[in-house]
Amino acid sequence: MRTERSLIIIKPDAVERGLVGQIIKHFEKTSIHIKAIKIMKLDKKKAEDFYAEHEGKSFFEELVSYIISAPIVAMIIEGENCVEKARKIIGKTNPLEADEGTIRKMYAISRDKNSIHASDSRYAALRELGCLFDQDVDQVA
Ligand code: 3AN
Repeated sequence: MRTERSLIIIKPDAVERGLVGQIIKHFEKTSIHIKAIKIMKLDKKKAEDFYAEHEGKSFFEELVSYIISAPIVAMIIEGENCVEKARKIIGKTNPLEADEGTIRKMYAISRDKNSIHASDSRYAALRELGCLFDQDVDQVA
């Protein structure tokens, strides 16, 4: 077991529908700690950097325009194996395939408007946290 950090994004569809509080509750009832949280609107450049792994794919433009369409809530979470734990809590990318009780099963509209993101590896978490948080400026508990 190791303590690690991951990035969670509550996406535009969930922020717009007023689901932020309910989604945060899913993490608060586990051993995962929220270390920082902020509401922000990504610009195109930031969104393209964030989704760099999907650059060149047919859905890239749509992905970027969706994530910049409205505010998101970004969170740093921390805990033992929290990368894997958070992926379990959010459920599979496509809500139709997500397990009962997962955030995506409960709230996601579609594979694209799927309400939430969680880093899928320790490496991705480090990169993504660096993309959205600045340790010198953001208040990290
Ligand atoms: P996750 O958020 O579960 O890590 P990713 O990073 O593979 O999933 O995908 C992020 C987003 O990219 C998805 N929510 C979806 O909008 C889009 N996406 C991923 N794979 C596909 C695909 N094969 N076809 C269309 N869109 C996709």
